[in-house]
Amino acid sequence: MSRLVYVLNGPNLNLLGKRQPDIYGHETLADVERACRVLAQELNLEINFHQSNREYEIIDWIHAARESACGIVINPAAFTHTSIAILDALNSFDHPVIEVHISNVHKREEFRHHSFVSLCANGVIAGLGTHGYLLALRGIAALVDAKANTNP
Ligand code: CA2
Repeated sequence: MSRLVYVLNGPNLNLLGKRQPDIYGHETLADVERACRVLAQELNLEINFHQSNREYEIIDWIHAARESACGIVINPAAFTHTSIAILDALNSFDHPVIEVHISNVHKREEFRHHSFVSLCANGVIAGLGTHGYLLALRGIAALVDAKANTNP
């Protein structure tokens, strides 16, 4: 059984830690990747960590995950609220998907309250800062381990 998890990040998240720290905090995306890799070791997971400002690249990574991964953690950023294409790609993935938002989108503008991705996510984490990524990895590990224990 694969232990590979794709951690996917949408547009503008390359600016994390460099702008708007009041909303998104001081950690950079490289800090988040480092923390995910440390936790992944503890959880016996492997990680493919990516960020793109282009919708098609995120879709291509989801397609690649179909071939090899046991889970996806995704912060689709603004594509959360607009992208049926990312939802369709995630619907073709047969393993757990956890959606992460650094900010609490429900406390923000109305247009951030709706997520296409939530229609297929097993779980959604919002408002816990970048710690949400680590909780999402723990969530994937728990779901994958539970499945392995029911189908040994
Ligand atoms: O809270 C989140 O994680 C979001 O997915 C972040 C998106 C936003 O469009 C979603 O509604 C909620 C924005 C990502 C932009 O990230 C930046 C980080 C630092 C500086 C500027 C943008």
